[in-house]
Amino acid sequence: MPRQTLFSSCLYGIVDLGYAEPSDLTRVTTEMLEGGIDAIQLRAKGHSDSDITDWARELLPLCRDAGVPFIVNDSPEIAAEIGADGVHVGQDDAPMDDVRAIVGDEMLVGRSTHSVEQAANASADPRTDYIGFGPLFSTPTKPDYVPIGTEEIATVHTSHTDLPIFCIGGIKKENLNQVIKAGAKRAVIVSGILQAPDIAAYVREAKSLLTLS
Ligand code: 3NM
Repeated sequence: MPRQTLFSSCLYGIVDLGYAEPSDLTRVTTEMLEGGIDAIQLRAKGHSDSDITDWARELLPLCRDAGVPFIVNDSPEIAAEIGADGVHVGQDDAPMDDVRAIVGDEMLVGRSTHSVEQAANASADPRTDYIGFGPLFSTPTKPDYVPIGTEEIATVHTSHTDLPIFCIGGIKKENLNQVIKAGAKRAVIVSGILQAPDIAAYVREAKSLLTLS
């Protein structure tokens, strides 16, 4: 998957097993793709590697057919094993040398950052392809994290203009304009999308707000 794909991506969705049953993963992914989602991550905290590998194998071809990057959360090993387009790692996960040793040079690697300083550290490594920046607002999807608010969105964008930055955490259609006004160009929405009665319509609407900005 060319790195350039991320620069034209504005809405990143996460298929999170906290909100979607295993039997529902194909449906929610298909609906997100129908709505025009730009990137999809599989996030399955607390599940076994073997289940995550199976689910990743199920969703990867759907994303491939749609030309949308498919990213595995937390596990460079699973991402490498199934031939995913990317892996997303957190602050406490492996350093970039270790991640790249497993996934190689071509796979997209993203890292979560929770402050301007962490964003600077992550982006100082040219092997980081994108960062997440948040959580902006408190969110049940990541309950143990203190929200960082929207004030630093502008700073992080002006300091790292060459890196795709995906704002995350408590973002919904309803507050997306506030996040965009604060300087965001890209966003990740998890529960907002997965709990929507019409996932494709929700994605379409959220994406149109970001595309117009
Ligand atoms: N990572 P929702 S916030 C998975 O700040 C995740 O790194 C975050 O879910 C970070 O859209 C978050 O439901 C949860 O709030 C986002």
